[in-house]
Amino acid sequence: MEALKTSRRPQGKVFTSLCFAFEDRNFFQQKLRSFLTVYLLLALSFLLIITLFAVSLSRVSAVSSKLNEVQPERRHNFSSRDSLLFPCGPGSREWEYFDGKCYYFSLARTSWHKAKAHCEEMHSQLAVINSYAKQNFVMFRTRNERFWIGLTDENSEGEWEWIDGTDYKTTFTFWKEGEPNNSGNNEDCAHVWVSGKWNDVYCTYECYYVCEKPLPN
Ligand SMILES: *[C@@H]1O[C@H](CO)[C@@H](O)[C@H](O)[C@H]1NC(C)=O
Ligand SMILES: *[C@@H]1O[C@H](CO)[C@@H](O)[C@H](O)[C@H]1NC(C)=O
Ligand SMILES: [Ca+2]
Ligand SMILES: [Ca+2]
Repeated sequence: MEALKTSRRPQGKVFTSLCFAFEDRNFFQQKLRSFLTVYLLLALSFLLIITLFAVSLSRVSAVSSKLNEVQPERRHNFSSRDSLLFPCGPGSREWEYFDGKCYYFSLARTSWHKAKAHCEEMHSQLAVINSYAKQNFVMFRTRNERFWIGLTDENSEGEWEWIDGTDYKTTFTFWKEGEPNNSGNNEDCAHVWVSGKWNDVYCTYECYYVCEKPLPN
């Protein structure tokens, strides 16, 4: 078997390895030196990576410590920032702010008396439209849809009264042409209608409603 392998080996190679044994050692040393160089380079790059990592780590920790300095202030001031975003209270985002008051535009229809009661349950009242600015705000939001307001002549026919006691005779009105007409002798509650104009209608009519309340505090 052994003889067979030897005979198979090319003669030239055997001769070369015998003759250049000395140079082989030299070659080995050279190889070792190149290995050392590679190891040195590897070590250097490793050191470089470690250094870069340490630098970036220190930067991250510096930034995070700065964030930690900022965070308590932010947490402390959250409630005041929140009240700027939601002046009507963070828990009542369905209330809209206008000119110092908060308004609720209902999503369901009901009679005037039920609407009045629902506003009261929410610590508010049916809206009292006592200025053109307020009228403008309300009619922009109601978009020709019918919404109850806090105006009635239930107590005495033709004597309109605002539910908060605002004097009807000396304040702003915005009736639709020909209204209030007390149609069928039975129209005692007011709502905003087309173009935000007011109309009297029977109080059991079911429509949306606007509640208003002062700013919470
Ligand atoms: C909010 O932060 C400021 C400093 O940025 C501070 O003067 C003020 O007192 C804080 N407000 C509240 C309500 O703590
Ligand atoms: C009176 O008002 C009602 C709405 O409340 C309306 O349907 C009716 O047409 C009005 N009648 C007259 C005569 O203007
Ligand atoms: Ca009436
Ligand atoms: Ca009418």
